[in-house]
Amino acid sequence: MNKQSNLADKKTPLPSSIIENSDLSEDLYRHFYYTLGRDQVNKSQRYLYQALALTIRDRLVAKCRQTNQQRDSAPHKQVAYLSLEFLMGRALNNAILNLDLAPEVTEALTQYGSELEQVAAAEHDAGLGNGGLGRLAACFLDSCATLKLPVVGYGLRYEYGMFNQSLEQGRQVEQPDHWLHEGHPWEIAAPEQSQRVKFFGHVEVYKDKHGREHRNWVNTQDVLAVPYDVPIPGYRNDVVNRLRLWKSEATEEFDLREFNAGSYPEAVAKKNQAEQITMVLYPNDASENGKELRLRQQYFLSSATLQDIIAKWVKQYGEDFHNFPKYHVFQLNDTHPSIAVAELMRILLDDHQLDWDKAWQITSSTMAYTNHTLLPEALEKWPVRLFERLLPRLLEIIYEINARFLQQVATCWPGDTQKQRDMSLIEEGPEPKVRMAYLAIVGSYSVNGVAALHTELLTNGLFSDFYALWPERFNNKTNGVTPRRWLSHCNPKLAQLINQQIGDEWVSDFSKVNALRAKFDNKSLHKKWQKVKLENKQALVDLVERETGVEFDATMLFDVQVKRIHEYKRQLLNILHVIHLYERIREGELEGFTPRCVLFGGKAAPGYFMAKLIIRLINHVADAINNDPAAKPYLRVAFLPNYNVTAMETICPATDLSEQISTTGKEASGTGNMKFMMNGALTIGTLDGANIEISEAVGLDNFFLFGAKAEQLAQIREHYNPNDIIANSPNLSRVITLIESGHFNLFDPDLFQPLINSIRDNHDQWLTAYDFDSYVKAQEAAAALYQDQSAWTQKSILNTAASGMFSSDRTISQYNSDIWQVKAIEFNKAQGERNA
Ligand code: B1N
Repeated sequence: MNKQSNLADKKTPLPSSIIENSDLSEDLYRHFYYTLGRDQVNKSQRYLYQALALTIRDRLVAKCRQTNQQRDSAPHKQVAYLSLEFLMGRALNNAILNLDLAPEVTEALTQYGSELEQVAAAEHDAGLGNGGLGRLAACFLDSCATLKLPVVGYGLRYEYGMFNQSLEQGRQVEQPDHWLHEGHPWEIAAPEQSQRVKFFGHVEVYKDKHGREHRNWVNTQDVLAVPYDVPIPGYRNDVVNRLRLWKSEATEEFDLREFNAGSYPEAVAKKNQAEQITMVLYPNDASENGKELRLRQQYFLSSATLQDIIAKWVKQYGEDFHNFPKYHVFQLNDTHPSIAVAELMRILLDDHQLDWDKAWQITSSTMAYTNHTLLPEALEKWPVRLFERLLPRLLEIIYEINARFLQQVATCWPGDTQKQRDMSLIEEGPEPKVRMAYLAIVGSYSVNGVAALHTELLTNGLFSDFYALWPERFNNKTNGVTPRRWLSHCNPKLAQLINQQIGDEWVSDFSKVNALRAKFDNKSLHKKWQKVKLENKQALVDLVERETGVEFDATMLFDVQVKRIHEYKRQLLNILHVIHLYERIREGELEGFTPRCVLFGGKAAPGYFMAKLIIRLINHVADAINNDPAAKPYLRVAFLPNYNVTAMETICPATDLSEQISTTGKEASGTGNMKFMMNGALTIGTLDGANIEISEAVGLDNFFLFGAKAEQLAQIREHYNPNDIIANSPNLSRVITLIESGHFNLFDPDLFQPLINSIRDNHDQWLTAYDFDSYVKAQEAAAALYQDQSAWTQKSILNTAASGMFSSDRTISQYNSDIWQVKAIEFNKAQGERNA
C-alpha cells in the first residue's frame, strides 16, 4: 500500500492527546510568527487575537473530530437546528472558559506584554442575528454541547451582519457591519461538501419504464452552497459540536460557459446575483418585509441543509429511507426555514423516487416547529406568484400538501367550507399567498411556543383550529439563556462570590444556584454582593462615558432598558416616566426621590419610522436633562449606541432595575429579562411572556409588577378612550403637555407629534396611557426600596437564587426529552484510552 492510502485509512489522524499535550505558548508563538507572519515590531492586539484564536481553534478541531467519531461510531440520532439567525457575539473568551484554558492563556500572553482583556477586545461580534431569536439559537448551541447532545446548527454566513448603529443629532444612522473583512479565524471551509441549490426554471412531467409519472425541475439557475464550520465547545466535557454556515457562490459552469460566451457583463451580473443571497442579514426583528431575496435566503438554507444531510444518509444507507426518522430531527427556528417541509418532500419524491405517502410519513415525523411571535406583521406569507416564478416545483408540492390536508379538515368539520378557507395553506384574495406558519404546523410532529403564556395564546388564539385537530402536537418550551456566557463569563466577580458561597456546580447544573436562597439575609454576603455590584456599575459608567459622554454615578440606581426598539416593547412608556421624574425635579417634588441613571440601548429597523422617532425622543430628553444642572444630582439619561451581545456583557452585571415593560400578550418570551435576573437585577415588568414565570419563580414580593393583564384586554378595549385616561391622570397630562409644548424640540415643532398621536388618536394600540399610572407607582416602589440597601440586596440575591430554571440547559433538556429524544454522546473507554 502506498503512503497516501495508509493515511486515508488511519481513523484518527490527529489524536487530541497531541494537541492537548502541546504547549499553548509555543503554539501561540508559531501562529503569530509563522501562520500570520508577524514579528514583535508590527505586533498588534489584532494579530495577537488572531494567533490566539488559531491556537485555541486547534484544540477545538481536535475535540470536534473526536466528538464526530464518537457520534458516528454507532448509529446515533441527531438534530439539525435550522435558523436564519445565530447571534454568536464573540467566541474567544467563551472558548477559553469552556475549555478551561484561562491560566495557560494568561501566562502565554504575558510574554507579549499583553492581557487577555485587551486581546479579546480585538474580536468583532459575529452579529448574524437581530435580537432574541438569534441569541436564543446561540445559547441553545452552547447548552446542546454542554449536555453532550448531537445537535448541529445550520445557518447562513452573511457577509454583512446586523448593521452598526451610530447617532447623529439624536438620530439613528446605520453603517454596514463588514465583520468578515479581517477574516474569521474560527471557521473552517469545507468546499468539497458544497451543495447545488436550484432556482427558477420549470417543471417537466415524464413517465418511467413502469408507466409511473415523475416530475423534473429543469432549466434552473443553480447556486452553489459552500459550508463553513464553526466549532461549538461544551463546558469542560470534551464535546465540540458544529455550527455550519452556508455561503452562496456562483456555480463553476458560470465561470466557464457564461463568461466565455461573449456576454461578459451579463455573466458577471448573474454571478453577483448568486453571491447576493448570503450578502446581508435582513435587519427586521419580529416583522417581515416580504422581499424576494429573503425567500431566496430561506430556501437556500433549507435546501443546502437537507441535501447535505440526505447525501450523508445515502452514502451510509443507500436509498432506503425507512429508518430516516429514527436518526434525524429538523428543528425549525420560527417559520423562516419552514420551506424545508416542502423541500424534504421534493428531495424524497424527485431525487429518490419515493411515493407520496412514504415521503410524507418521513417528512412529517422529522420536522418540528418553534413559533416565536404572535405579532401579525411577523407572520410570514409569500405571494403565490413569487413562489411560482422562483420555486415552481415547491409550489406544486405545497398545493398537493394542502389538497390532502383540506380533505382532513373536511372530514373533521363536515360541510364547514369556512373552516377550510381559514385553515388553508393558501390565503385567498386578489394576491393569493402561502401561509408559511400553517405549512410548518401541518408538516411537523411538534409545534411549540417559547413561554407559558405565549403557548397558551397560540393554542387558544392564533392556532386554535390546528390545536383542535392535533392537540398532541402542541407543547411549551419556555426559553432560557446560557449561564456560562451570561454569568460565569460576563460577571466573573459575582461568579466567584457565588462559588465561595455554594461551590461551582451551578455552572453546569444551574438549578443548584437555588442554594443561595438560604443566604439571602447574610449580612457579610450583602457587603460582598454590594461591592461586586458597585464595581460592575463602575465598568458600565466607564463604557457609557466613553461612548456617549454622559457621566453616570455608580452610587445611583441603575435603571436599564436594552433591546430592539419596537412600539410593543414600549421604550416610549419608559421615557414618559423619565420625563415625569424630570417634571418632579423641576417642580421641586423631591421627597423620597431616589437618584437614578436611566440607560437605553437598542436598534430600530431602518425602515421603522416610529421606532426611529422614539430613539430621537429619548436622545432629546436625555440632552435636556443632562444639561440641566438642577437635574444632575437626581437624574441622568443616556442612549448607548450600537447595543449588541458584547455591550450586554457589561450592561447586565451592572443593572439594578431591569425594564421588561411590553404590552401584555405581545412579547412571546423575552430573554434579556433572564440575563438581568441571573445577575441580581430586580425586574419592573408586565405580566407578559416569560416575565410571568420569572415573577412566579422569585415571588411577587421581589418583582415590581404593573399594568393590564392579558385576560383583561378584551374588556379594556371595549370602551377604551386614551384621552379620558390622560385627562384623569395629572402626571401623564403634565408629561404630555411638556412634550407638546416643544420643550424637547424647540427648533422643530411637531417633531414628536406622531408619538403623541399614537396614544391619543390612534387608540393607543400599545396601552401606554392605560398602564402609565400603574407604571409610575411600581417605579416609586422600586425607588423606595432602593433606599433600603439591605432590603434591596436581599431581593437581589433572591432573584439570582430563583433564576435556576431560566438556564437554556433546562430548556434544551426539555426539547430533548419531549421532542428530539437523542442520546448524549458518551466517550467510550477505548476513546478515553486513546486520549490518555
Ligand atoms: O424571539 C425571542 C423571544 O424571546 C421574543 O419575545 C420574540 O420577540 C423573538 C422575524 C423575529 N420573535 N420573532 C422574531 C425575528 C426576526 C424576524 O425576521 C421575527 N423574534 C422573536 C426568542 O424566542
